[in-house]
Amino acid sequence: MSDCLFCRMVAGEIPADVVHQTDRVIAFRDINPQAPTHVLVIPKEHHRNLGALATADAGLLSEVVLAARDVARQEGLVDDGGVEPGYRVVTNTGPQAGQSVDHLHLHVLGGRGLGWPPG
Ligand code: IU
Repeated sequence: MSDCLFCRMVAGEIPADVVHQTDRVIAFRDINPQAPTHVLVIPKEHHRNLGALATADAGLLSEVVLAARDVARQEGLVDDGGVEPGYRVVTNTGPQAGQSVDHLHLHVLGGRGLGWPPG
């Protein structure tokens, strides 16, 4: 999907501040961060949203979720020994939720107190 921004990042055509990657998943810093940690975790293969990926490849969905956990660990948001600051994983689906890029991405947010409910 050469017209997809995130596919172009995966292909190296557009620069990305990559913080973590595996064979099938890549994580990079959001260009407009909403918290001290704001990383997007995506499957390298194009899937338009969470439901599409869950239907097509549940194993890959699991890899994406584990990568989000690994990013949170890397960012110091998880302390497996006990106290942890915590983090939020969110994915917007469709226009009313504010999805602006039609390539599944998990937002990993942390490093400050996060309000609830979101706006
Ligand atoms: P959304 O949930 O689809 O709205 O999230 C898309 C995110 O992609 C949003 O937070 C943007 O700041 C981010 N982003 C980016 O990191 N790099 C870009 O070149 C563009 C958007 I365009």
